[in-house]
Amino acid sequence: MATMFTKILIANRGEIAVRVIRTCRELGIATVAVYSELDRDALHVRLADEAYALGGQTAAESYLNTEAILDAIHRSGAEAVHPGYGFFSENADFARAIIGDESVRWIGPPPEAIEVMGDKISSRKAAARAGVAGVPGIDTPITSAAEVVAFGEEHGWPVAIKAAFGGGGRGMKVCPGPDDAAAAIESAQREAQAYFGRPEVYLERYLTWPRHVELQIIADTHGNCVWLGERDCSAQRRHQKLVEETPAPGLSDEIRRAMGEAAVQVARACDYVNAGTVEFLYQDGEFYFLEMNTRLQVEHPVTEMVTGVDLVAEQIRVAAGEPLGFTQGSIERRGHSIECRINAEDPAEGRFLPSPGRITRMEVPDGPWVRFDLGYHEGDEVSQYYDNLIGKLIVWGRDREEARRRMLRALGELRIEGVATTAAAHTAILSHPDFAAGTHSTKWVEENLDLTGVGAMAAPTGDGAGPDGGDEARVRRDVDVEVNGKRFKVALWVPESAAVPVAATAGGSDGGAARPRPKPSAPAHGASGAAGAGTVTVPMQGTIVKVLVAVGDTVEVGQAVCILEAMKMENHVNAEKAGTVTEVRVSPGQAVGAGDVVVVIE
Ligand code: MV4
Repeated sequence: MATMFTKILIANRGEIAVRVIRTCRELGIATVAVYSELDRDALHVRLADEAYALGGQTAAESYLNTEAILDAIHRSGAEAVHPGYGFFSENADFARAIIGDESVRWIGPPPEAIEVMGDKISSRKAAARAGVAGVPGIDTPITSAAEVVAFGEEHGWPVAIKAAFGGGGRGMKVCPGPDDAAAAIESAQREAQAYFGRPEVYLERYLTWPRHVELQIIADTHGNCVWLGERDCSAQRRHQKLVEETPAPGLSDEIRRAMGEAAVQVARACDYVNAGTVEFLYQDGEFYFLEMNTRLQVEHPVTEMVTGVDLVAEQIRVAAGEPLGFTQGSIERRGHSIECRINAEDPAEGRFLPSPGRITRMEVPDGPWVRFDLGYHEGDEVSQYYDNLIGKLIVWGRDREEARRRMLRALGELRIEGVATTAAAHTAILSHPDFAAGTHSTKWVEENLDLTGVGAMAAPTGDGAGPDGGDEARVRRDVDVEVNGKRFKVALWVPESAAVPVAATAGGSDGGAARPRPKPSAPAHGASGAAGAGTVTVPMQGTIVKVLVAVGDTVEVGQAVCILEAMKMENHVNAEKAGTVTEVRVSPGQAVGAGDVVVVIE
């Protein structure tokens, strides 16, 4: 029997390094972190038992520096290396360097399996050997437009022209018909050369509304290979997954089992060991092999949530030469799990612009059946040099609808400031009827989801104060509120800078009617031009929850034009002059700062 490791080095950073450290701690295994100059004080470093500097700032200088990592292995005396995902996880040369070093074990697949699955044509052939079909196509590289036309005439249009040595979604061209063949093949070859250094392309029938369904497998060195269930990752944008879930909506048990068995056959065909994922396209009840990912994936937690299996623990067992801790027959899947990737990106207008910076404030969701795998805590810096995944919010529910509502609840609890995040896009996705019905496909986010007006969850604040003013002195303000027709006198203690009179409605959204409010005597926020003028501004930082007027509406003095959530209160923002609304500059969900103009009245 193999002996379990006593110390593991994690050749990664961020949430996945943290994820691996946690399981090691539960197993009583000591952990070694490595870090770049920018990560000296990162969460994975703080949590590990030991940490070694790799030097450098960029990934190439640090987490992709083989020599520096080997040095850290030897200095620490680590007995095994977990690569996480990304970086060296699917690098056969690095795997060989580790395997060739007698003092340390590789917690990953054999380098030969990484290589077979590393290019499209050889992985399609391996799958075909295992009796698992890809999308109908031609496996040998093609070079002429005539071959595209002949294929299209035989199998139907459109035709997908794919880079043979590609991956991750680049290097695919869709050819709609015979007249486009020459241009499409030329551009596919040019892209293949540019991205992958090889011009070879091959053909497949193009599926017009596919779902991305992938199967988690794990194999040990004793000949056991088990599938744990599928994940639907169709909610993605430009090949960046946004939401993942299991089970896949609407997939029958029969197809699930067929896909699971096909995934195991593909893994066996390349003598796979460790955790891996076999990707399929699924359309109209048929599934087609796409590629195999020879690593632990970002979205592995949803599988853990429904099976109760700790995939990292099993990876470690398998790498230590132990048999899997379960059999195919003992795997039970229960309920439904959804994951949202919380990235430091601004989803406004569907642009998803990177938003690196310091997380000045973070309130995390918790409560029943909520898991948040974070790579950063409040005060940490999200660097432009690395992946901007802040964390993965994961929920479990007895069924899909319960999980979906739970995720919306959890997203509602999340507050992040200092960087913009994708959270608002997730709320838009999860609350959309197409997603609720499970009828979305891999094209849905880009083609059907309207993200106009979706604000980043919290705009950069530039200071650490937070919306309630942090350490700022507070002043008492007495306001009258009306809740369900009953009047209350309420005392508010608010930061001095925000102490501008507003009509507030406590808690509930359908509180008292708007009433005229006095003009702000001395607007501390400096938007003095607003007083009595046609521009209505918000008195404090917060989130617009409702817009009550539209362009063309006539409004009276004191009439509420929108509702602002700030300091855990809903505040009416009122017009200061009568007239016609000519501009509405905000929409629900949008974060606003003191002095921002919300509505213009003429
Ligand atoms: C396809 C396809 C439709 N038909 N192949 C894009 C990434 C690459 N690895 C495979 N991809 C696709 N291949 C055929 N024959 C549609 C896609 C596709 C896609 C696949 C998985 C996840 C997201 C996707 C987004 C757009 C297109």
